[in-house]
Amino acid sequence: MIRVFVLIAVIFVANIVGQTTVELLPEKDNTLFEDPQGTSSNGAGEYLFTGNTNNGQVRRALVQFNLGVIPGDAQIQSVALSLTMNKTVAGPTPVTVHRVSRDWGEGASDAAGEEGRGTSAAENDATWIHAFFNTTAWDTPGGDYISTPSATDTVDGNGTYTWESTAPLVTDVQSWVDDPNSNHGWIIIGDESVIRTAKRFYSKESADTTRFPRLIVTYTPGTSVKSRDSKTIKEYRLFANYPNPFNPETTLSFQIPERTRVRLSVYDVLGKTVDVLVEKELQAGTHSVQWQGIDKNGRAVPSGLYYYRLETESFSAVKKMLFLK
Ligand SMILES: [Ca+2]
Repeated sequence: MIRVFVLIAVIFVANIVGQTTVELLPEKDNTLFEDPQGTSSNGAGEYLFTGNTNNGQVRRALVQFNLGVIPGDAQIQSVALSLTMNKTVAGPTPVTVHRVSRDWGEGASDAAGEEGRGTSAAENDATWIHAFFNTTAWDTPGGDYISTPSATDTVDGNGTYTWESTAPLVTDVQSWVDDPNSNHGWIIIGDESVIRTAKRFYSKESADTTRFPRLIVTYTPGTSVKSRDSKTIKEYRLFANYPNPFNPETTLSFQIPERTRVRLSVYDVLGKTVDVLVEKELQAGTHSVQWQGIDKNGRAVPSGLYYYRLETESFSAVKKMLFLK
């Protein structure tokens, strides 16, 4: 049976000031069933599979999340992926998560019973050799993905498993938020070196949303730049912040005479970067941002002296500001 769910994103504000945590359900998921003809898939099935079956056939799960609720300029702080496993004959086995490097499909194929063999692939299903059945092949049978895992967890008996945040998982999600067209999700790979390591997980077609694959992302919103474009400005300038001293926020402004890439950063008296407020290409004109005395991890900084530095290809300037609580 094909079930259609409305994808929901549960948004709540975490305790740490400036940070937001969202919980996302998959946009699509599927299983690659090892088969040189690429005839099998399970796009609309209730289950996803990884590992090596009792007959020595490999299964790999694909899952992708729509990150559209996360602002395009957000800084990703942490990422956790959870899957609920419901059938295996294997004990503890490593299961790795890898970034997929090309788009793939989820068709209407829906295997019966225990689903372990999949069923005939339908139009646009991913298969062992197809990214999209029956029109587009993977470069490599078994899927195109980054060979270095983004995360590894050990999956044992039935239950929910979480691949906790790692630097590569954060990098994956950050790159997808920066460029949504590059978001092809992850492929989940079990222990393929020995037989009888298969693990079966619930897919997003499971009857119960609480068992769906889910992605928990914590981010800090990027700083919005207010701009007044002008072609009459002749020189670069970094202005004094206002107010100064300040509590709880101050405005940092600068002008640039040409379109250029700009970096505006705040750092402390030890020279440690507190936050990068602007890192983008801007038009000629006057630009300003607010700084609320919050560091790049969303934590309030202590009172004291801070510096802000403007850098472009041809200009650099530094000024002081005093945060007094
Ligand atoms: Ca699916």
